[in-house]
Formats: sequence, structure tokens, C-alpha cells
Amino acid sequence: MAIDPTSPVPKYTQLRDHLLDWIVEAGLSVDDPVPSERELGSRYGLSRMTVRQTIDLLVAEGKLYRVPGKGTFVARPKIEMPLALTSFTEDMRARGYEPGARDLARRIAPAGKNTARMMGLPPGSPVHHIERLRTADGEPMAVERSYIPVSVTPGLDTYPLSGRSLYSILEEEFGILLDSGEQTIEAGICDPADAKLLGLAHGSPVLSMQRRSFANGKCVELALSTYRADRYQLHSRLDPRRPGGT
Ligand code: 16G
Repeated sequence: MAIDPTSPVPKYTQLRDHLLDWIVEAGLSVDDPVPSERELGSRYGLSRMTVRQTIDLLVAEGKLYRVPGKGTFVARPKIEMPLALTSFTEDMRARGYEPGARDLARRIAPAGKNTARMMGLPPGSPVHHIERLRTADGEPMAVERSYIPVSVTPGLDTYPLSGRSLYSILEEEFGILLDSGEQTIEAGICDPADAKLLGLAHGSPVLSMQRRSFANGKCVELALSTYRADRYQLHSRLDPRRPGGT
């Protein structure tokens, strides 16, 4: 396997593809070390800078991770984001992780114009703002910012959320069963504050989610969330093509 210097494909991209193939061929599994940058440089006849660029890319993609002073290792496969109205707690438990939440902020404030419009509320209606850092086995995975109308959940601010699922409180304490929802997912760059919370390098890629959840036609939650792009990916089944392609 060699790098083709005449190819229009940049050398660091060629090395990325070689390395990914090699990891499979060599039968490496999660947490196994990959060769050092120096070794890869001499193996492929590439400069240390090019090798570093490739490793940086694979780390940002969530395929490898670095441990300072120890080396670079094969990362766990990404979590497939469910395209369903599941709660973080349910989803993590179903995958065998222990879900967690750290309260970052909680307050009641009047809904701004945009929030009110998106939630179908009169502007200025009181809404709960709930900001949480979500963790799986203690590892930060996402920052979630939820807006919930006080009118449907009076007193929600008195329930601790650290050890409890928000959706189960809605169900058990307020009798609210979310029955429909919609979600927009965009690629984004982590802002410095969220990067710190999520343990990411500045400028790391993230998935920005905007979810509206409804019960009986009423919007109960507007959630603006930042998920680590190195730990999450989207997967969806595709509808079959219709004859004629329309
Ligand atoms: C999911 C939802 C979030 C909701 C949370 C409740 C997204 C992408 N996800 O993470 O809106 O607040 O579940 O989880 O928006 P909980 O019941 O574990 O607190």
C-alpha cells in the first residue's frame, strides 16, 4: 500500500483511507493502539505534519482518540441517534450505559418572541428553561437546553433532575405523554463554552438538534441540543423508490 503523490486526492486523505482499511485488516479492536506518528511517517514515506493532519482528522471524526503521553487508540463505534421521541435516559439504558444529567441552569423566564412562536405560545408566557449536561457512564455526550411552558407543568422547577428523567417526570407527575414530535439536525461547530463542558477541542464538529415535542397537539418541549459529532451518527432506513421516480 503506497501513497500516490500524483493523485489529486490529498496525501492526508489517502493516508486516512489506508489507515482505516489497515485497522480492519489487522483486526484491531476498540482501545487498541495504532502506530505512532513517527512510525506511520516512515511506513508511508510521509512528513510528520501530514501524518498529524490525518490523525487530527480521524480524531475529529471519532474514529481514533489520543491519550496524551500514551499514544493514539481505536475509538468506540459511534452511537446511532434514534429518530424517535425517546428520552436520553431510555436510550442510554437500552444501550447498556448509565445515563446522567448535570444541572447547568434552571429558571422560569418569559418566552422570547422566537421561542413563543415556535412553541405556539403568546409572547411573554412563562417557560421553564432547563439546561443540562448529559452523560453516559460519566462521559459528557450532549448539552441539552429545554423550554417547557409553565402552564402545562406548574412546579416542575421544584423537581430535581440530576438523577431523574425529564420525560418520566412529565409522565408520572403531570400525566403528559408525548405523542408526536419533529426534529431538525444540523452540522455545527461547538462554541467554546459547550466545548469545555463536553471535553472537546475548540472548533470541534457537533450535531445541533432542534426538537419540538407535542402532547395532544400542544407543544410541551422545545429543545435545542448540542451533541458530540465524534460520538453520534445518524442512521435512517430509506423509503423504497416509487416507480417513475416521483
Ligand atoms: C432527549 C431529547 C431531549 C429531552 C431528553 C429527555 C433531543 C435531541 N433529545 O435527549 O429533548 O429533553 O431526551 O431526557 O432533543 P430525559 O427524560 O432522560 O431527561
